[in-house]
Amino acid sequence: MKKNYLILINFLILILICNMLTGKTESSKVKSQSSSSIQPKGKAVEFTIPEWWYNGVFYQIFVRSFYDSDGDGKGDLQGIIEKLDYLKDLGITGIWLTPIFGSFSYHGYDITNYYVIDDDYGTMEDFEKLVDEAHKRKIKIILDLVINHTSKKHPWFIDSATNENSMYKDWYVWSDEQLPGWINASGARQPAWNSLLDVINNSTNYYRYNKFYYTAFNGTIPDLNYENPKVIEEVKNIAKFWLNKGVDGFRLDGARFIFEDGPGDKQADSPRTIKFWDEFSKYCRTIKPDAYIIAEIFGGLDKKVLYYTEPNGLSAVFNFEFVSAINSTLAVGKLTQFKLTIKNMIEAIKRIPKEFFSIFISNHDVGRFAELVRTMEKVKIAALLQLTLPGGAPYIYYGDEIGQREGDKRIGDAWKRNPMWWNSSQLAGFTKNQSTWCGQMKTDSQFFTNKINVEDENNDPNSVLNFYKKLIKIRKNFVSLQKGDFVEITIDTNSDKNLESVYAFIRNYENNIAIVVLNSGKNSVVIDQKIDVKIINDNINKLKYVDGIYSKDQNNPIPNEIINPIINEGKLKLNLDGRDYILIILEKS
Ligand SMILES: [Ca+2]
Ligand SMILES: [Ca+2]
Repeated sequence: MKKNYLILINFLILILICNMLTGKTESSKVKSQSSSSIQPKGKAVEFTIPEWWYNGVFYQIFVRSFYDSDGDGKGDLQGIIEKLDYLKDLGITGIWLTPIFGSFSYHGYDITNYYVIDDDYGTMEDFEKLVDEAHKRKIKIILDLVINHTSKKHPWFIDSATNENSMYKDWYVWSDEQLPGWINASGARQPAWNSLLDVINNSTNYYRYNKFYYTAFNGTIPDLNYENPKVIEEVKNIAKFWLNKGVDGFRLDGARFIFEDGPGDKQADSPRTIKFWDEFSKYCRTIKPDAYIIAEIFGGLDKKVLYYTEPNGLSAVFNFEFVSAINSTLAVGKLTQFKLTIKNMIEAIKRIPKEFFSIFISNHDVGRFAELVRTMEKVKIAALLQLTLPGGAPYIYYGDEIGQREGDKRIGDAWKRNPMWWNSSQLAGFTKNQSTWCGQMKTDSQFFTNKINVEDENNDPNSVLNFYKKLIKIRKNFVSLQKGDFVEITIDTNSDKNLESVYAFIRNYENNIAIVVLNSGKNSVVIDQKIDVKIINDNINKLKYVDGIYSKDQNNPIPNEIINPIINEGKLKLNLDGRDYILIILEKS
């Protein structure tokens, strides 16, 4: 183990030297000292964080629902290839594909074969073509790696349960009894120790009949046994296999639950789990030096921070707190809780590189924000915050960019994963079949009357889609939005209580400054106050307007009557109607 570690260090130093020799300038160096509070001394390795980890914009595709290329009613890899130009035009630089491996379920999070493409999605050739075509368009591909557990139908598990001489005998977590104190670690109403009785076709004639297996989630997905070095070896083989196919990294499912160190709290976030992901990330980078690894970690900001080990450990974790904050507060116009969450987030990321938290609005588990708020103005405000608050590459859930609604609630949890609305036809241009994989589609009445779909929104200059396009472009063009410092602008609410719905902040990096001001409430407000922020005060008469976006007119430059008071007097002077927002990019001369 120690020897491997030394080899790894040497390898990373070699990469660093190679980067220096080739004169790579498009990276920012983040030294490990920034994490001194949680990093053991003497272990620091300088690692150059690739620019695409923070200046990119990712897009999550639920593969079965994106686009059906062959008319069988199910989205597939060829369908994604056909829509790559759409994603390129949107400004996307990376794609997260939900699981594409062998599986019996529609969602693929219970894997039966890690080395094949699910028949519904196409062939290995299709996958190789997808990676190739995406890379031609400078779009990265990351895969959803579900390795805390497998399907209970995986041949490893069946052999482990039934064959006393199996090489997989110790690949799962077995017990003779249901151990006391163990809970379902994922929070579901399911036991941690599952009876094997009914696993294999109601047969009783097998080894381990009447035994119990551990699962962090539910009985259909038994946890792999990470005490067994052979399991770790196999997981590395899986990662290597796909990295060698050209993928750029992984999204880690259920990442908190790898090792279980005892009942209760110790079932998640074990120090051994955190160390495991650190080593796993480094292992991936021995195959692909800039491999990007993002983990699904929920359960609080302090927990997330623990998963930052070194710059070359995990690349990022998803910021679930942002989702809770916009769902519970922005949706109803009360900003108090939202501001507090952001304040806590800013405090948390002072201890780690900013790009460690990736902001998303919706995903396949939390549902769609547009369904909750049902107004495009709020969808745009959420997008504005997602793309301007500090964090690594943000993640757009497919359809969020058009304000897509959820599907029919009668189809199980598939309502959060409904087919993409491409055009105004009955099945929304998703398939040429008479039906989709989840039956007929519930297309909200607004889908027709307000033309919520890609084709119509492309033609409407004020659509959510065109707003996203412009915003993504601005984020990619200006470094303050990628890695700038964050300062909240305190709004004086004495003159008008409605001003409590206003949220404003500045981000700046070297000569570039971004100002965001929004009114989350429904009443109009008049803002007329000094911006009491050093970077503005110090640079009055030295700033010039370079770009921006304004809710009253998203297609033209910001009016001079708003810009002039800022650059000449350091004053914020503007009227915002309900749900109005503004983003201003300035440059110091
Ligand atoms: Ca298909
Ligand atoms: Ca586990």
